[in-house]
Amino acid sequence: MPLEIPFTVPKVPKVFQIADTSFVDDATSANIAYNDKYVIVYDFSKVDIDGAIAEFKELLKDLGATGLHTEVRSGQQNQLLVFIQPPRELLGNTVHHSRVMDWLYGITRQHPGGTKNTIAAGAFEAEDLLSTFHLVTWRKELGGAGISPEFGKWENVLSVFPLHNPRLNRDLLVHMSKRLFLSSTDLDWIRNLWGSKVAFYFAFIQSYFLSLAFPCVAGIFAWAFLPKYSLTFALIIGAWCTVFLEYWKIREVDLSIRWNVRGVSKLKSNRPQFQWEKEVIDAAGRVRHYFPRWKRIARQLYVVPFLIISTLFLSLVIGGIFALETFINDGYDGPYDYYLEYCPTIFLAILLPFINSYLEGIAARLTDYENHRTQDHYDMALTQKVFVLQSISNYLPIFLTGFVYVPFGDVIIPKLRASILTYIGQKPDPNFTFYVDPDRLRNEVITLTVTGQVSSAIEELALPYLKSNTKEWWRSYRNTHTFSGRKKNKWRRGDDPSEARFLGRVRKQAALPSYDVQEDISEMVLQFGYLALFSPVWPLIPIGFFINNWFELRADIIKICAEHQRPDPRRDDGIGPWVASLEALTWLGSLTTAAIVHLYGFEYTWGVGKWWSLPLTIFLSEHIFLGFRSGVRWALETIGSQHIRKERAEMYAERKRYLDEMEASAAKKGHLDVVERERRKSVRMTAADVFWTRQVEEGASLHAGVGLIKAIKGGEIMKKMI
Ligand SMILES: [Ca+2]
Repeated sequence: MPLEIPFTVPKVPKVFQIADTSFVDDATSANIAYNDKYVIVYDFSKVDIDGAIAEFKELLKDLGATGLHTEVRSGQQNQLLVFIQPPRELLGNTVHHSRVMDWLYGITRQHPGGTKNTIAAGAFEAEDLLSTFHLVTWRKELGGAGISPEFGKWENVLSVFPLHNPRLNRDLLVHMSKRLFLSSTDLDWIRNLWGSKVAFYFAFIQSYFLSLAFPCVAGIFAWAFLPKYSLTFALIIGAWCTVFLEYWKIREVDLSIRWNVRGVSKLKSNRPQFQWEKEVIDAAGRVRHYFPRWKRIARQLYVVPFLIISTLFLSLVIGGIFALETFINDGYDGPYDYYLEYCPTIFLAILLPFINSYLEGIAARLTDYENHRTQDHYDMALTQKVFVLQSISNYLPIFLTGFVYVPFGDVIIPKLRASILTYIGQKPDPNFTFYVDPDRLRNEVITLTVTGQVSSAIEELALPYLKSNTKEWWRSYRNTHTFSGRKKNKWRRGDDPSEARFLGRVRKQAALPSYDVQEDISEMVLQFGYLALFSPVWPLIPIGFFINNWFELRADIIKICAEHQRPDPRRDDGIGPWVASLEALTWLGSLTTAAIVHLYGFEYTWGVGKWWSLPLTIFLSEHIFLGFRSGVRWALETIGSQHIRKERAEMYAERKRYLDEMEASAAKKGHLDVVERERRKSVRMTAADVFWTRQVEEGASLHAGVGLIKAIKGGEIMKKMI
């Protein structure tokens, strides 16, 4: 008789009833805890059976040696899913240990207390999950199982990922859709679920979105009352960029104190690919893996020729296509001109992704070679390179339009036309005159920003949805048509009915790509760049961004829930070097907006005089910007962060408490009460030397010693932190 499972349909809003990867669709697995589950996808399609068995044994042995419980189920085709759960004691102890480490490195101020056997419960899901992640992926010396997906010995481990918590995902989505603006408490939800690294992205987009309200209002004002390419508007936006950035830096510190992650980047473990030259034991007795800094810097220098060549190459391609497009649009009236008009753009749209992915491949190899110690440093180094490449392909067409096509078009286009016509064997018309379309710069900016937002939405939401659905359809089609009735399918059919739906969800998640928060941040930084660099061209750009970002934030949550594996709950204390990218864009903006206002702001009277005085305008603008920035920095630092002030007060209170305790114990010794005096007297009478009888109780000496060490060491760390 088949097993009967009591099944009641939960009350779920209609929109979530689709049986997808991440929302509750299954009452039987509603009570699963997700704070301690990881899944390893082991793929044995590339090894023979003996090899696969040996490898798998090794995998389970390593996991078992770490103390992890494992359950194995079948995955897609040649895959095994290894479910991992640390026993309560192990997990609790790892959580406690990592809290002690946080205290040791000065990330948190208070020692969590307890002993080496203390079992602590994570304060939120991501804290438990992070410890599970460490148990699975950290090197054996650090107490982990050392599983590094797709690398070295674990080449056939496709991925290691935590399971989505469908209930919390749904709660988060429902909660976010009800909130117009997100407070720090709302951001806590994201931190609790996915860790602070991901939460910082959402904190950033939220702060950026809110602060965009100002340029929106200013933009409407400029559009209604100010002249085109207005100097006033350029200044307002430049000031806004500066104030926003300085504000964000303070907000980052605030949140990192709120989330107990300030300075957490010091505590990162090595990535498995990192190759060190020697092991060094530092003054504190810690083993450090040493790779000379000068070598890394020397290796990083390869980026310079790479970026120069890529820039030249991209300029050549984009510039060439741009010239061809302009020629066909404005200067060509031969056969098929109607169809030819769209060819260059379509050609570029097809070609550019290939070029970009090729260049990004080289960037990845360069970053591998740089040999970064932590995964975070590696991700950062790679993303920064990709960001530069993306900036070039995004902003270059506008630069070409603004500083080449409009000012020099009437000279260049007729020459270009003549030479192309001669080349294809037609006779150029000598009386041809070309009129530059002065609105082309504005149109270009509007087109690029609008299509940028739309295409990124399609790329992020629609494409992955279609892709994963098509894959899923193909798999089930193949399973039902090709292998029906064969042995191969038996295991899938053999799923325990009570687990079947849960396993189905896990299999879907195993097939999804992992989530990279850097891509989302880079998208926002790129958007900020349009505003910083080209604001005076079209003052209404911020309105589009404002609306887009409200949806973007929520869409990105849906994207993580439905189209990616749950992110590893890594920690970070901010958005890292992206702040430097934003600063660079703001500085560059002080140059480009000055140039745009100078060249376009006074009714397009192009002439030698205009070009001659351009460097002066740029120089002036940059210096005004630098002065303004240091003023804002000074002002905001004086006002300071609310949390930093609170932290200082707390640190003082804590030191004061130590002092009070010490004084109290000193006072106690001086004024012994009657009973105590009597007791001591009796001890004195029976013992030869009272000094040696004070800590006679078992463990008392140890307790006292530990207390002292804590008080002194604690004090030292306090001092260091000030
Ligand atoms: Ca996004």
